[in-house]
Amino acid sequence: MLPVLYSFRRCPYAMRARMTLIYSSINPELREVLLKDKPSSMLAISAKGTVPVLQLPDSNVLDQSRDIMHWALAINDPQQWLDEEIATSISELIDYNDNQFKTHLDHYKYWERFPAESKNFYRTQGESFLQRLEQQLNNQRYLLADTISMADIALFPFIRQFAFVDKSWFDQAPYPKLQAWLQELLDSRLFLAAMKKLPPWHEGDSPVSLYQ
Ligand SMILES: N[C@@H](CCC(=O)N[C@@H](CS)C(=O)NCC(=O)O)C(=O)O
Repeated sequence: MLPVLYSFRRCPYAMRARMTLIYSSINPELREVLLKDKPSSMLAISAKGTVPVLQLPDSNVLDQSRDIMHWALAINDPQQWLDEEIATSISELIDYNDNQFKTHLDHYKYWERFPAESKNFYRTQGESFLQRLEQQLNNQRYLLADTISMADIALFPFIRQFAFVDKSWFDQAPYPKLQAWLQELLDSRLFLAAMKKLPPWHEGDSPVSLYQ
């Protein structure tokens, strides 16, 4: 039996898991989920109801995107995305992204739902993280080293969402290194492969794999 990945293409957590699985040459069955109509087979193995969820052949379940990334990289990490020397920095950067920055991103993206402050106010809050990343990219080619690490892939789908809230604003903002970093990942074969679009999965559908 293949691993099974419950995913939602527009979810940044699912996107980081998909990219890492492809990079690690792990090709699970892909089940595209509608968040408003989650399959009962997914809820049966992970009651919290978030994607991504990876069900392993031994019936273990990983329902945190970072755990899926770590699991895949432990199996196959050909370009050393998880270099032990920077493991702590990777973890800290992803923590900040998943907690503080994700909140700022949601406020900015869905600002109409948070009328206490303006869209620009929420964008400025998120920009402190963009500034930090821009500084890091002044020191090295990728966020934590001159080669890609797990942090680049973990953060990329969130920076992408932030940029595309108002892409013309992002393109003229004073973050040239971050703009180039984002564009390189947007153009990467890995991202294009992970963007595979499927209709929502239903019980009994023929299996479709994540890639090929
Ligand atoms: N900490 C989780 C967060 C996953 C998450 O929040 N996913 C969102 C979609 S992007 C979700 O499934 N939300 C449930 C819902 O909206 O019903 C992870 O890293 O996998």
